[in-house]
This record gives sequence, structure tokens and C-alpha cells, in this order.
Amino acid sequence: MLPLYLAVTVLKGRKASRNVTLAVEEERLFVQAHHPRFSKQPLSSVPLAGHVGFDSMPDQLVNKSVNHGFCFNILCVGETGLGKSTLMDTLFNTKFEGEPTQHNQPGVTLKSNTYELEESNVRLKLTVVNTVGFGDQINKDDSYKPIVEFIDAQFEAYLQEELKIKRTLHNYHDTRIHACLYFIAPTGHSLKSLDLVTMKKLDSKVNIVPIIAKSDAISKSELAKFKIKITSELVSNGVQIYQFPTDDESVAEINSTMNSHLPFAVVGSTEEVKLGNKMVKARQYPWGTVQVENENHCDFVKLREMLIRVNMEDLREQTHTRHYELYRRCKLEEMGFKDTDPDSKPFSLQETYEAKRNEFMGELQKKEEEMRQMFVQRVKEKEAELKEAEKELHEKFDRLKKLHQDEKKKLEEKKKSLDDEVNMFKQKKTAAELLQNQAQQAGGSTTLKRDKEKKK
Ligand SMILES: Nc1nc2c(ncn2[C@@H]2O[C@H](COP(=O)(O)OP(=O)(O)O)[C@@H](O)[C@H]2O)c(=O)[nH]1
Ligand SMILES: [Mg+2]
Repeated sequence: MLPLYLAVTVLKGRKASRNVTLAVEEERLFVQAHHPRFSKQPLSSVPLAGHVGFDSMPDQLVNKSVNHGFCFNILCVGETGLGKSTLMDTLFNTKFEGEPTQHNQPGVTLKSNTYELEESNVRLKLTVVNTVGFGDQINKDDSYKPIVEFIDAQFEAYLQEELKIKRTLHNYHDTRIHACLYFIAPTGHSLKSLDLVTMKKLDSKVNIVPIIAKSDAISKSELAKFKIKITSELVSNGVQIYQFPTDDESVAEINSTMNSHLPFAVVGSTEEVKLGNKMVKARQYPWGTVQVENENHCDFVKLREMLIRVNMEDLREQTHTRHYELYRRCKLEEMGFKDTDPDSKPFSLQETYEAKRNEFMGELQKKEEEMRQMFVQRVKEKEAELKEAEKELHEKFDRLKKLHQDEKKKLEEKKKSLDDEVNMFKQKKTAAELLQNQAQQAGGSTTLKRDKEKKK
């Protein structure tokens, strides 16, 4: 099947003849390479005697593409309140999101919304992804991570679909990010380190289009200096931003002019103001009105033209052929796939699978052995610990036993002495009682004698 982007460029009426020639040439080479009849003998050109009809190829492609519809995915990265949602609404002339986001998010998250738009019978599935809470945390070190992860996740989903046996790429909802609008705060000074770090992390994964947000907050002369400063900072930090392509002569001039206007300074507003006898999108201030679509006021029109009308297809193409290709190559290499083996022979999938399987089994065995060793070591350690504890317990038991015996001995001695004392006491008691009885008896006979004497 022919790539979709060829059809789309035909649709736009540019590059048409060149790309269709390319497509036909591509198909001819494919047939030549794969068809047994053609594989041995080169094609010879023959003049046509009359009209055959393959000049309708462009129309066929256009019809097919229009029926299928198009998809475009934009990622808006920038601090909360920089006008991301407003710009999207202004750009597509509609109202997308609901509530504005708060500044108290604990981390950066990405919110994705997909919309079906239609313009002159051409359907566009537009996905707008917004960074929520970007730049709102005190520690911004990891702010870029969720964005990188999100972009990679979309590439991974596409790769998984590609690798499936039964793949449905023709009606697959492609969520790969085609353009990343990076919103720069209109400080007039320089880029923040958060901006540089984030753009650097993203530049090999997505087409970055930097824009100066809320550019009505900065004066004309300051804006010119600010643009130069941003560009030089991007260059000195090696940040690759998306350049509008200049290889296609039909758009080379406009694209190279527009490249010199980067980063675009934009103003967003969905508010309509009456100007003369027509309504225009503008922001009204006590001192005047900023018209969004007036090129003397801001670069909004330039952005819209470049992003949607002229280069939307190139953005999609760059995403597929450059950024996705890089992701796919790294991922497949990571999985052990190669195009050729060390002897420069084509690498077979079966061999790769076997090699990877053996490698994996080897690693598994190594891990198993390590775990076994660790387990034996742990058991030994535990055994030693238990033995130590047992020894301690024995010692404690002996100590307690001895203590108990000593105590018992002491108690027995004490009991014996008490018993002796009791016996002694009993003896004394008996002696005392005896004495008392004797005394009583002696006392009784003396009284009798005295009575007898009295009676006498
Ligand atoms: N001065 C100025 N204000 C803007 C512009 N675009 C949006 N705003 C205002 O900035 C505030 C935040 O905008 P919003 O789109 O919610 O920002 P987001 O958090 O980045 O999505 C709103 O009050 C907008 O009206 C602009 O270009 N210039
Ligand atoms: Mg918003």
C-alpha cells in the first residue's frame, strides 16, 4: 500500500505530480524486486498508443484518503496559566476543555482528549494532550519524565500493533504525537532551565515548535530581542527544534521565511470584537485591542498556517520516519534484533529468537544459581543464629538451675533452723508448763494447811 502522506500531499494540491511519480516509481521497483517474472529481467519502457487511465492514480489516492479521514495529535507543554487551552480553542475555532487547571498539582500529569472535526467534508481526528501541573512544583527535576513516558508509550503501542501477527494498522487509532507546542513564558529575559531541560529531553522524540505565549505582555522591541535570545540559547544548548521543510520547492520559500520568524509569538482569545463591520478574535484592554489574526499584532496566523495548512503532513511524516523510526530501532536492538550478523549476512528472525532465548535461559540459570547460593547462605546463617540462641538458652537454664538449687539449699537450712527453734520452743514450753503445774500443786497444799490452822 502507498504511504498515506503521499495521498495527503496530493489532496492539498502541492507536490502532487512529484509525489505521484515517486509513488508509481516506488510501486514499479517493488514489483520488479518481488515478482518472479520481473526479478530477472529489467523493465523496458514502451510508448502508449492511447489513454489507459492510470493518470487517475492521484484521484484514487485522494478519494481513499478523504474517506479514511486524517488524524493529528498535538501535545501542549507549558506552565499552568500560559494560555495553552485558550490557544487550542483559538487555533481550531472551537471550545475544547472545561475547567481551567489549578496550580496545586503534586506532580505533572498528561490529559488527552480526542475530538472529531470536519471541514469541507474532510474529517480530522484531533487529539490534544495537555500537561497538567507543569512547572507548579517546588522541585521541578522530574517534570519532563511523565511527558517522555507518555510519548514513548504512544510509540510502544504503535510498535506492538506493528509486531502483531494480525495487525490492523489501517484502522488503528494512531496516538503518536505529531507536534509539540512548547509554551515559553513571555519574560523577555531568557529561557528557564526547566524549558531547556524539557526541550532537550524531548527533541529526539517529537517535533518541537516553540512559541512565546501571551506575547501581548511584551513590547515589540523586547520581543525581537527575546526571540534572538531564545534561538541562541536553543542553539548553544543543542536543542533541535522542528524546522519547516525547505526541500519541496512549492513551499520552500514560505517555509524558509517562517523558519526565520521562530519562535512564533502568539496571542490567544476566543472573544469576538466588532471591528469595522466584521467580528474578529481579539483581547481588549483599556488602552487598545490586540487582534489575534492581525500579523502586525502577533504571529498567530503564521503558526496556524505553518502548523495546519502547510506542514501538517510533514509533521506527521517526520513523526513516522524520524522519531518513531528511532524509537523502533532502539527498541528492536534492545530486544536483540539486528539487520546483519557479524559476518554481514542477513540476520534471521529464527536465529535472533534462538540467541535471545539462549541468552535469557542462561541468565535465568545464573539467577537461579545465585538465588540457590543465597538461600543456602541464608540457611547457614540462620542455623548459626539458632545454635547461638540455643547455647545462650542452655547457659541461662544452667544459671537459673544453680540459682534455684542455691536458693533451695538456703531455704532448707532456714527451715531446719526454724524447726530447731520450734522444737526448742516446744521443749521450753513443756518445761514451763511442768513448772507451772508443780507450782500450782505446791500452792494448793500450802492453802489447805493454812485453812486447817485457821479452823483450829
Ligand atoms: N494576556 C493574555 N492572556 C491570555 C492569553 N491566552 C490566554 N490568556 C488568559 O490566561 C488565562 C489562562 O489561560 P488558559 O488557557 O486556561 O491557560 P492554560 O492553563 O495554559 O491552559 C486565562 O485567563 C486566559 O484568558 C494571551 O494570549 N494573552
Ligand atoms: Mg488548560
